[in-house]
Amino acid sequence: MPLTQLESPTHMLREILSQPECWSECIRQLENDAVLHEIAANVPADSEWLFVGCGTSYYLALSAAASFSVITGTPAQAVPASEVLLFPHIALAGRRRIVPVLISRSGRTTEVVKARDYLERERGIPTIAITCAADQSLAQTSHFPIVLSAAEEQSTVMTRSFSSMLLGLQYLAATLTENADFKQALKHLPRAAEPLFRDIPPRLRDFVERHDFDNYAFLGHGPFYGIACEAALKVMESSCSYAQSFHSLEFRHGPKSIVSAKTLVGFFLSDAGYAAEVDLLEEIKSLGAITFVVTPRVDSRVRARADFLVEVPMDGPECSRLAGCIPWGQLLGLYTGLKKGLNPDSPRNLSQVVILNEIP
Ligand code: F1P
Repeated sequence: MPLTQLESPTHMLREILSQPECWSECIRQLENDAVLHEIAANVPADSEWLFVGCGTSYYLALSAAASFSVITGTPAQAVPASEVLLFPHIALAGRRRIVPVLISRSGRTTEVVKARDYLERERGIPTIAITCAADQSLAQTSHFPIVLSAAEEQSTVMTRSFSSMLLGLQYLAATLTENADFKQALKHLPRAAEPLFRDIPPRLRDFVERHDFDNYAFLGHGPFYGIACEAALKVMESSCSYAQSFHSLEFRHGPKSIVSAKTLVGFFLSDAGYAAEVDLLEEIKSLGAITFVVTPRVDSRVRARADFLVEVPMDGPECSRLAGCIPWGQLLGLYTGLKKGLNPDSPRNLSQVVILNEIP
C-alpha cells in the first residue's frame, strides 16, 4: 500500500519529529535540576554504576553505561531489571560500591519497580531513577529521581523518551565530572540535528517504499551497540519484521550467513572503530545486502556502499552524537509498519507498560 495514502499523523511520527524541541526542553530543565547536584554530592568517586531497565529502557541502559564509562572513566554496566530479580548474585557480581540507575519511561514496569524495592530494602542501596512520569512509583520512591516530563509519550513504543533519558544520563555524567564542554555539546545537539529532521523523513519514506526486506540486522560498537539494539527493536515493534542486533564485527562470526539481497544491514559507525567498521561495510555490501548507514563522516568508501546514508555531523565528543543517531532507526520502523498496513500507535501484542501480577 503506497505510504502516501497512509501518512496519517500518528502519535509515534509526531513524537519522533518532536525530538530536537524535546531535547532542548529537557536540557533546559536539567541545567537547573537540584537532583543532579545532590547525586554529585552523595555518590563516591570510586562508584561502580549499574544501569537497569526493560525493553527499550534496557537498550538505553546499554548506551548510558557505555557513555558513563567514557565520560567519567569509572566502571559502568547495564542489566535487564529481570536479571537483578532472578540472578542478583550475577547482576550485582559482588560489586562493592554499586550505584544503581533505574530507567523507566512509565515508572510502573513491574520488574523495574521490584528491582528498586530489592536494591533499597533488601540490600540497603540508595537508587537513582530516571523516568518521564512524575506521579508514578519510581519517581515517588527512588532516592534520587530525575524526571523528564517533557519526554512523555502517547505512543505505546518509546522514541523521544529513549533519546531524552539518554541525554539526561549523559548530562548527569558531565555534571559528576564538571565537564562543561560535554554539556555544551549536548546543548548544541538539537540545533545540529534540526536539518536532518527536515531532510531525512521524505528520503527514508521513499527508500522504504522502494524496498522489501525479509530480515534486518543492526550493528554498532561501544556506545552505539545500544543504539543498534534499539533500532532493531523499533523495526520489530512497529512493523512486525524480524530484526537482530550485533556488535558490528561479531556479524562476521556466523550471523552474516543470513545476508541476501532481501536483507537490510544497518551500520551505526563510530569514530573509534571507523576503519574496521567501513571494512565490514564493504564486505557485507559485496555479499549483496542493502545497507543503511548512520555515520559521523562520509568518505568515498562509505558513499559507494551506503544504500541509505545519514551523516550525523558532530564536532563534539563522540558520545554526544548518540541521541542524534537513533531517530532514523525509529522512522525506519514506523515507515515499514505503515507500508505493511499496520498502525504504529497500536503495535501487535504490545502494551505501553508491562505490569506482572507476580514475579515468582
Ligand atoms: C519499558 C517497555 C518499553 C516497550 C513497551 C513496554 O517501558 O518495555 O520499552 O516499548 O512500551 O514497556 P518503561 O519501563 O520504560 O516504561
